[in-house]
Amino acid sequence: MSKSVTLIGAPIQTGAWRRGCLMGPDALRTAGLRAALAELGHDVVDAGNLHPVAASVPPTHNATIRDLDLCAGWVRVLQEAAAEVAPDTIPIFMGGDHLMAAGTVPAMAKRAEAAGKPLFVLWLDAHSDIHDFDSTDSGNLHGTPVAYFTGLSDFTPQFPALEQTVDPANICMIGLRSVDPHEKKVLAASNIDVADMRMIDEHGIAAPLRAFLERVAEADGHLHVSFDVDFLDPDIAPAVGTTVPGGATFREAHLVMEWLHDSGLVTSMDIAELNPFMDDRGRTARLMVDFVASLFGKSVLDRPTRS
Ligand code: EXY
Ligand code: MN
Ligand code: MN
Ligand code: MN
Repeated sequence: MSKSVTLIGAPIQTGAWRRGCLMGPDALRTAGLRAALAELGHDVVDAGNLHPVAASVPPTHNATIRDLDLCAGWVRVLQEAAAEVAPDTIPIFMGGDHLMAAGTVPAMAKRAEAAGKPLFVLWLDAHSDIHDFDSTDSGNLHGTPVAYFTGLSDFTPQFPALEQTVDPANICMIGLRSVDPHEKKVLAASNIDVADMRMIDEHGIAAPLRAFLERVAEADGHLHVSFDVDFLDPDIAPAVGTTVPGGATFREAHLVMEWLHDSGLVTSMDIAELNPFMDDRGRTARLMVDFVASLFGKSVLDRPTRS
């Protein structure tokens, strides 16, 4: 079934230590994301790139945090732009580092609320990204968006107060294999659904995904997929700034995308942390295009849509 898709470039890189995510959106364009989805019969519009406006905000107590004004500006620009997305299209936000989700997810939560539905988030990542301004030791704010959009920590006044947060029970994290002590405590105390790589090794990736998708379908929810490229094993996806060995294989990632397609539940997506400057001559960007095409129906065989 043909869908309306809107590509939105979010070349944010100040949330990460390594520079280069600035080039993520154009690497996905060069790898042919738009054509790949159009070839599947979808109506794809490329809305171009967003541009940050630094927001002058008070400093935090944590001196390790860098470029706070630009990060705060990006969060605002992304929340405003994502709030403008028409209700009948599927936005694919092309990052840019994962701080982008501090802009996209709150806007998608408000969009779901306006439709009278809950927002669910599938967090595909080696990391839980659930630090806050006080707990981050690296000062890299791409490690914080989940603590912000769940309301588990207070990020104001540096980041906007949120009218709509995401219920931690509506989040499923798949692929975790690098979680800091503070984050382990927060996850243990929360009801976020966590399928780390050990669980995937022992039970497979389909089991936690199936259970989560059944909950989304049951609640008739919107589903935002936040795909951090470092979810994947660095052997297949080296162009990312925070690689962690032992990630999802090519087939595990495709299975996730094919199940998401069959579910028909996905209403928005982030592609985060692609860093073409990590010099793999476009290999990772082309791989991401292939995964997104799977999500939009490039499966090997047609299957009945799974409820
Ligand atoms: N937890 C580490 C930190 O806070 O610096 C690593 C975070 C990596 C975040 C990337 C986007 O997933
Ligand atoms: Mn991440
Ligand atoms: Mn990550
Ligand atoms: Mn600490």
